Amino acid sequence: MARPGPAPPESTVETACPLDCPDACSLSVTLRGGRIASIDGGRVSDVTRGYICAKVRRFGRRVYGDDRLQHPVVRTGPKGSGRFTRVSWDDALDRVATNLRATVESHGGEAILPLSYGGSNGMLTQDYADAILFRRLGALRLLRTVCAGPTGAANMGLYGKMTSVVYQDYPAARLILIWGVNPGVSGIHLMPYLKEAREAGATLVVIDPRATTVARQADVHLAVRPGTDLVVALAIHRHLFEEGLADQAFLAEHTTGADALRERARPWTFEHAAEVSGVGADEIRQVARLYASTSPALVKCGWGLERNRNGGSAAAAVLALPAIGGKFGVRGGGYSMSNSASWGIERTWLRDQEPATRTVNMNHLGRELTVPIGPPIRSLFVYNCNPAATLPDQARVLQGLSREDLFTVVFDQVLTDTAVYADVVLPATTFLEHYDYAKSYGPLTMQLGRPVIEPVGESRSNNEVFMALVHRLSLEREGDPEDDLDAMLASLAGMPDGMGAQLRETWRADPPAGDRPVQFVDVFPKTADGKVHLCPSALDAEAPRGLYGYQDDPASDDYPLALISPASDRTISSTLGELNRPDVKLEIHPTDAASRHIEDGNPVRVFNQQGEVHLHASVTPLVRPGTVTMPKGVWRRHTSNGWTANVLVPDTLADLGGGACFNDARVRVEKRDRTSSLQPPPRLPGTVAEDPGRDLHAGR
Ligand SMILES: Nc1nc2c(c(=O)[nH]1)N[C@H]1C(S)=C(S)[C@@H](COP(=O)(O)OP(=O)(O)OC[C@H]3O[C@@H](n4cnc5c(=O)[nH]c(N)nc54)[C@H](O)[C@@H]3O)O[C@H]1N2
Ligand SMILES: Nc1nc2c(c(=O)[nH]1)N[C@H]1C(S)=C(S)[C@@H](COP(=O)(O)OP(=O)(O)OC[C@H]3O[C@@H](n4cnc5c(=O)[nH]c(N)nc54)[C@H](O)[C@@H]3O)O[C@H]1N2
Ligand code: SF4
Ligand SMILES: [Mo]
Repeated sequence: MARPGPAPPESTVETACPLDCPDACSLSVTLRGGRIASIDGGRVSDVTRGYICAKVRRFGRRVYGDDRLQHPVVRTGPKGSGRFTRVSWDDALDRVATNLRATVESHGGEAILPLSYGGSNGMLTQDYADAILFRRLGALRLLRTVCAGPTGAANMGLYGKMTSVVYQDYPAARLILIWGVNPGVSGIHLMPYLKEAREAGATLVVIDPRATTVARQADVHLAVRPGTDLVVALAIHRHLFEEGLADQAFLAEHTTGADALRERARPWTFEHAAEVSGVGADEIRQVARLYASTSPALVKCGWGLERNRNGGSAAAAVLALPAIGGKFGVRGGGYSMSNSASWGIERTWLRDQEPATRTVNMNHLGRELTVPIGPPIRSLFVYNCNPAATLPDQARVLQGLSREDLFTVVFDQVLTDTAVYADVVLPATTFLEHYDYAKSYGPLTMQLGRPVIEPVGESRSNNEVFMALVHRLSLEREGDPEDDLDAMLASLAGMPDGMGAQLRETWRADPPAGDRPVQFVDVFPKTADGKVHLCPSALDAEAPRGLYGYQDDPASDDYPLALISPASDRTISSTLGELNRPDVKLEIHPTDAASRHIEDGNPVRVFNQQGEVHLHASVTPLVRPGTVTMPKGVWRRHTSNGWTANVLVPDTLADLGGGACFNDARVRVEKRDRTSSLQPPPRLPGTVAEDPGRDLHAGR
């Protein structure tokens, strides 16, 4: 690949969206005078079909916006004040390198925590030069558990992450169960395929506490209580087993553990499951009968059902359905979930081994920074992540970030809620300014992303910055990438089976098993023996009540309402939040509102023992009674008192995969007397009562 120059100033450039979204759209970016004039859908990927979401259409406003970081800055005011002064890159990198070296010398590498998550979700912006730096420093190892931990553990344990049904095959299904996922917002390119399926006569079932767009189109909508999917799925299993509808031939030939699952499903009659889940026994029975009698039947397992104490077992029970029901082996039958593992890519280009240092679950960041369970963290390096807005137990996270003895670097594109707590802030390029891969996890597409414009201001890519630090700390080795394009070329050389050559020539790749593989025809479980493990011993040992063991709802008389905080169409996690108006709402059902004398638009306080959020109510029948909702990814400036849903979220862990329990927040809601102004100065942390009694392993 020749080193391409920048795109002509008047041109339309094809690239791809690497943001943390299942669709990984092809993009067509039009430049005028060398600046981004518009961003539209491309045609390279079949599923993009020439359209994209409104968020990325306006991504130019992030690229050139007032919140964009243009140069490095260092802190001049108290932590959290957001007062900084400009410094040169050399000065900023020297300060960071000096601190990292001093920390290693006096406290060891395990006093350094690199904190990252999806960011722009590309393969080059994470786990390349950053990993080279932190592995060579012997830093703490991060467990990236904020998302997909429980569903990933279930998919791995049962199927070794078998490739799953892609969007294009939904129209072949006659029954589709959309379970804990909201594609109208979180993966919009699935919607036309669902429409096609319905027009072809498919029955649509949606399981979600909210009447989402897709739920409103459904033939059956089970508006379950959050955290109760496990028992609904087990009731369907019970029906299949006890009515002689389980596919015994398939079970005998392709599975282990069916007897254990049958045993654990036995107590969950439709009536018992109905009582726990808050939906009618007849509705669950109807879904079970439909599932037993229809083929091809497809179950789409999302991420909304994993974010609670039962999330891993729930995902396992949902994923086990096609094995018990005998739904594999036909186009449109089986299950659908994250396909991120389908490409068989090992990061061979990353030659440094992980050191055997202590691991830190990112969901415990607040706890690790304030009441450490190991030697204290003294240097925190945040990139590809906005923990002040996105991690559980926000009060404790902010308290930790406020520590005067903590040296914090934040490397980001905009001045995030986390960046205002940093000692040094470094400006990052966006995916329109650097190379990356855009690998979808819904359909099966992989494209290269290329720089469309020159870096804005003095911003630099992750690989440039981490390699600059590697050099400053004299940690370089033969074969390290020098810059982003080097990193891209080295990774292309490490791709399996000609994929690198294809990407180099066409900027896209064909998936190994074809772009529409059928489960148990083209793709099979990737477990050691090739079988489906319905009750794998590792998962059984990990879950506190064993796999498929239901843990009760954490609600109490004091905090009776379940607060959930799913994806919204305004942000990708918290990315792009800087562009939004401060009008987030608490959605509450009319009966819950009436009993609290709350009317639509009233100011309310939502609170529990961890903290409180002030915002306005939206009274709507679209959320089930007993459940209230607030969007995920909200910035502190968007509520009346500077706290978001995450101040109410416990840092307890899901049953599998160390996952976050965002939807286990239990709260009380009251009307606030006065309409307080939006956007007063954020309250500083430490104002929320500490509860040292909360056990680290509660919920495990
Ligand atoms: N626009 C947009 N798109 C996104 C994102 C974004 O922030 N914005 N985020 C991306 C990321 S990081 C991810 S992980 C995916 C997530 O995408 P989804 O899988 O859609 O996950 P969520 O939005 O968390 O929740 C999905 C649905 O689950 C419901 N739900 C909540 N609790 C439960 C429960 O206990 N049981 C059941 N059955 N349903 C429940 C919610 O009401 C919601 O409608 O989306 C990606 N796409
Ligand atoms: N209450 C609640 N909270 C949630 C959830 C929920 O359901 N409810 N969902 C959770 C989920 S699913 C997820 S995935 C997490 C995500 O949480 P985070 O990982 O914190 O994701 P973002 O908020 O998108 O922050 C990513 C940051 O990386 C920056 N970035 C992007 N590209 C680059 C790059 O190339 N270099 C650098 N240096 N920076 C870059 C972006 O500007 C952005 O500020 O949020 C979780 N938080
Ligand atoms: S965020 Fe998702 S829908 Fe929007 S452009 Fe990117 S891949 Fe497409
Ligand atoms: Mo996520």
